[in-house]
Amino acid sequence: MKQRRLSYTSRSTHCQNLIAKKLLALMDSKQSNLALSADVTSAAELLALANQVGPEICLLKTHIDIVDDFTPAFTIELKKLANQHQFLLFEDRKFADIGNTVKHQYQGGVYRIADWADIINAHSLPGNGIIQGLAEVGMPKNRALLLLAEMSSANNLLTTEYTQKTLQLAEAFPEFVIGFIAQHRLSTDPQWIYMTPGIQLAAGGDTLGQQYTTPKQAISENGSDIIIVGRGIVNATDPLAAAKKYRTAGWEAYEETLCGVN
Ligand code: 5BU
Repeated sequence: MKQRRLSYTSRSTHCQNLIAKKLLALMDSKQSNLALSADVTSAAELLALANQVGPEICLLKTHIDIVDDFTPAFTIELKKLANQHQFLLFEDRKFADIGNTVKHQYQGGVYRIADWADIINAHSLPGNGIIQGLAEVGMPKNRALLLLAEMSSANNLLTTEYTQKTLQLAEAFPEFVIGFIAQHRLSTDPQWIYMTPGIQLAAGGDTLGQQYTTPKQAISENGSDIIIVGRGIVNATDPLAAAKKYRTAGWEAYEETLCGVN
């Protein structure tokens, strides 16, 4: 069944976090609810992809630790492209440790994630300490956090109860947590942003447990807000043409679920 929704822009008035407001406004002004999962292993390739696909996306998701030739200069270049093409940066770091450890992982080390990533994500498994630790680093820099509420992989261990408890954890930190990585909308509260990975134009999977759903299913049927697409774009012979297709599919699915009153 189609889920009716308010426009992204009208949702932004319900958000406390500035990145959440900025992202929702950007999505409507750019007419894109597409996030590119830029899962390539060379810095030059990633920058070229970001430059090519940048005009089509609202968000670029990285796994910074798979870039073979990472240098601090690389993230400066990435930030320049984000400004030029108007997209936000999301490091898919999936923090999962105690608060004190994730603080160091977030602000320091080689990658200095807090210096360049607008958005990060974390498993809720360790409890509220992980959010508090990340917030101590991220809040002064106006950053934002997503919690992993559901995963796309087959046979994952995130039960319905775990997902519900993740929602409750988020509700205690609305200044820093902006939403969820999830396969479905979890609540009627308009402030939460849902991002869904495991998206391709045809449902299916890979050989390692990934399960794909379509943009229409994710946005229109499951009530998600942002489709996250990796190999569907990155491995296409023409990534820009593929990105345009995903963008159109995601946007049309959003438009057909809009309520008359925004
Ligand atoms: P794909 O190439 O579109 O399958 O890539 C999906 C990306 O989303 C990849 O970077 C994963 O690490 C990420 N991902 C996911 O696939 N499923 C999940 O549940 C979560 C993240 Br959380």
